[in-house]
Amino acid sequence: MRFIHIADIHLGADPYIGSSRKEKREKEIWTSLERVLEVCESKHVEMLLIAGDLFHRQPLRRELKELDYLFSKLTMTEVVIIAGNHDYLKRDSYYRTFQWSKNVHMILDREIQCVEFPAYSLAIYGMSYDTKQITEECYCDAFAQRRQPYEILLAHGGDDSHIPIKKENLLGLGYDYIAMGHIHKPQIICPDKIAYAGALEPIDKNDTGAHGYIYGEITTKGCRIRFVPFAMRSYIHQTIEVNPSMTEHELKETVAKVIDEKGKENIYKIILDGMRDPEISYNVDTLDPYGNVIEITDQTRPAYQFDKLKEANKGNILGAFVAELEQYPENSMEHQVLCEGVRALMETRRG
Ligand SMILES: [Mn+2]
Repeated sequence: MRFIHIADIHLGADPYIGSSRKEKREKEIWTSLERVLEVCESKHVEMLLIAGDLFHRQPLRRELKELDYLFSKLTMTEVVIIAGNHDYLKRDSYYRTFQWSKNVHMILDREIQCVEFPAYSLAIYGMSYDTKQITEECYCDAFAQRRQPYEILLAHGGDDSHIPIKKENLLGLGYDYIAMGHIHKPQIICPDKIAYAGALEPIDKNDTGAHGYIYGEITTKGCRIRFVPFAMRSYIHQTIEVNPSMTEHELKETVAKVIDEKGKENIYKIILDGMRDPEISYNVDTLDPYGNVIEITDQTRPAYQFDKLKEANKGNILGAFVAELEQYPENSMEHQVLCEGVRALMETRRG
């Protein structure tokens, strides 16, 4: 029995990408899910497990219709869904009344329920959120009931306000596999036993690293899983070191080169670091060669030669100012005061 485990698709999320590309990115998240369905079809995957937060917010009725249409076209795949904290079963949630196609099974209960697939000797267990937060440890006694030879738990959460989970506890529940959702970073908690699929596509600018799904197979020899990178884009936090000889044009070229190498399809947060020519202050607004830089932080420090400045300014206010503050370490507030003060005094003088 082959399965694909996804989680945290966050359909309808407001992606952090800059307003001009927002709509395109929203569609991309849907497209990624469609691509997963194509994999299910082409690889003859029997089970698609969706471990919560399929939607970023309460789903609209027409969105469920679209989704169900896509699921209904799967010829070999059964789909099992639980609701997470983002798409929790609000009293008037369309999830509660929606009629899914017969290959789609949504668990609509706050208590652990079981969906059985005798054809695959398989039982899938899970519960859905009915509130935004759940602080009880709902999974601590959710033991596998051995209704079928193979048993899988879908679980969503793992932090203090979203079903706290202890790893040791999960291992003792007796499942062949536990498909987790909620944490956006994919991580295998216990090899071939417990994993967070992570967000299918990165949603937040801090969802760096690879994103995708878990591909698994259960046979008489047990469960085998692997993470498959699948997202169309990554968020990359890139530090660029400047030096005192680097001009603004050169920096611009360096940024473009880094983006060429790491992929123009990705979305960047750039951090400028190192020592810059004190005469230069980089204009960060111009450092977006391809329109995919969403944030730039300038942490560069001016490369003043304080010894020479002090020597050359003996007996005047600039020399005295340097002498007063030069002994503080580079990361101190005093050093920042020194740099800013020197800049101000030199500009006054120039004027
Ligand atoms: Mn969640």
